Amino acid sequence: MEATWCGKIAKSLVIFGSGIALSACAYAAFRYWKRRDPKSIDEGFEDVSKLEESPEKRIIVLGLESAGKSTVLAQVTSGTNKNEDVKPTEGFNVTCLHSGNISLNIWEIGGSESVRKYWSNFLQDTDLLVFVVDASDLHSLPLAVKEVKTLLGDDRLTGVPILVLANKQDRPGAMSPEEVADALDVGSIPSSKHKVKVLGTQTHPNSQARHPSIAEVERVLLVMSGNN
Ligand SMILES: Nc1nc2c(ncn2[C@@H]2O[C@H](COP(=O)(O)OP(=O)(O)O)[C@@H](O)[C@H]2O)c(=O)[nH]1
Ligand SMILES: [Mg+2]
Repeated sequence: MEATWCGKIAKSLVIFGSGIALSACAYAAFRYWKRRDPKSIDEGFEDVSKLEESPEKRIIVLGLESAGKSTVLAQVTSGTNKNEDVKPTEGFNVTCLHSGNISLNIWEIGGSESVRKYWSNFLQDTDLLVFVVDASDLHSLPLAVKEVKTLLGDDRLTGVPILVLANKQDRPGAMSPEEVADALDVGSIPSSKHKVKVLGTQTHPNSQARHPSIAEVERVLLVMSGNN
């Protein structure tokens, strides 16, 4: 009986792992295809002439599971609270933010342990890395710090600016953005290697209003992704 269960669990893990690996492969193929023929993704998508002259930027959003990546992004891109619609991210999510003639393609990659090992497959050609931290979860902070250090050691991110969101500032005992910056040892990162900014953020769980920190994230995304 136990062996059957183990077999089922092992089978599920293999299927899930294959799904993520396939996503990563599909993503790599997408990047290759897009570089080969930049116009083809615009066809039937929107106002083609507008997109062709638009500078497109690619933003990767990482962070541990439940840090608030999807919730913050839903509010940044839609301007409304969509908490009821936010489901745990399996694999990755892509959203787009248009502002003036700039298009930000925002890739949120899941933060569970099984997905984190695929993060490195998504780092190529990144204009801005956003790392979301649950500032109220002191228990998970060392793991978040470890993941950021691993990312900083990846050559594909050299020169890429980093925006850290110290999220859930509304929660009692949440660390301030300055405390999160200290925990990440931001001061020791050479500015020639990465421009780093840490912002405190929070979402209003039961309200249609955007917290001012979300408007600030939108502004900083545009500034930082265009400045490298
Ligand atoms: N109190 C509070 N809860 C938040 C905040 N941001 C997200 N959450 C909640 O945290 C949980 C995980 O959010 P989610 O966006 O799915 O995290 P993700 O796994 O990083 O994408 C959800 O229940 C959200 O409603 C915040 O600023 N404050
Ligand atoms: Mg998510």
